[in-house]
Amino acid sequence: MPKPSESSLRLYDFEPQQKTFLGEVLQGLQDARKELPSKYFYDDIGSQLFEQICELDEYYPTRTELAIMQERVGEIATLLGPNCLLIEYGSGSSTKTRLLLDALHDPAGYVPIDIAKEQLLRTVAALAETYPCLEVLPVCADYTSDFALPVPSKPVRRRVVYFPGSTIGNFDREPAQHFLRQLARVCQGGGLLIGVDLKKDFNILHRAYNDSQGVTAQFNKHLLVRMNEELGADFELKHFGHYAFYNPTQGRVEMHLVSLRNQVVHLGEAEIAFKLGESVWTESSYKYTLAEFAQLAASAGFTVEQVWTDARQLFSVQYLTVG
Ligand code: AVJ
Repeated sequence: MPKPSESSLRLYDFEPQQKTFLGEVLQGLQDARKELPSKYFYDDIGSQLFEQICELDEYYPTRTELAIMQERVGEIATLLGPNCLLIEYGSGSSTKTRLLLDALHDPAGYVPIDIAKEQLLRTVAALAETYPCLEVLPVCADYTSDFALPVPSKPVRRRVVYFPGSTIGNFDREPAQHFLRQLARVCQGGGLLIGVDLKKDFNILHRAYNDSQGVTAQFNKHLLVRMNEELGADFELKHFGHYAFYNPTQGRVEMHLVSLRNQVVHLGEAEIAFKLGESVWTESSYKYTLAEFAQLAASAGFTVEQVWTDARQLFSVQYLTVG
């Protein structure tokens, strides 16, 4: 059972172990249809690469979500009410969260959860400077795994899970429903503030995942870098290509790494053969219509209370409640 570390900052540490990483990638690469879990993009370097993606002209989601939040944060704070405990899944640099923290009425505390430990600790240190009166209870964890939520010292009127960035889009339908059910249990009697990317012109989607500077390609290949550095694998980056496209029948952007030749890679005890043109599926990013998402939310026990979008209907921020 992990325990809070001893420093002045109490980190609830459930960071995944190296053997979990090795086990999961080995399993994925030995499947007939090779795949790698996208959560492993987000170590410290990968999180920085993602922040760089967010700055790109072509990558609209982050900027659009932030604009929606800026415009609606007053309304959102009123809806969440006083003394809420804000629990953020995948807090990253907590940029959008600062908007919320500025607007919330006397929050009971803030629980940022992230898999990237150093970034989490940096973020928490910075938050402590800006919000000296806010109780921040960081948790380092893979939030799809089992972990315990810390309890703040102030009384909590309502628990609100914050899940921005359309990360829900990374889940296939069934796991998405399952994960939302888990969130419904966490915020029982409260709500879920969630960012959901919307279906749109395919070309906008294509550009967002195939940027002209190649940052997304570098982000994608970062999984190979991590396996080389942390697991002693021998992937040759130049022999894999970034390939991302929108699959309209499935309603998702798929990101792959395509083998550019027949090759064998060593990983742990295993030898993994790749045929020319064979792909490793590294990420899905599902896009929803408002109706589709409302249906998914309902199937997990949520009611859509409020939806905010931008003028072009590119992205949505939604408040879902659970009785
Ligand atoms: C952070 C998971 C929402 O799916 O758009 C960005 C990650 N992948 N470019 C997304 C990502 C490629 C992003 N999410």
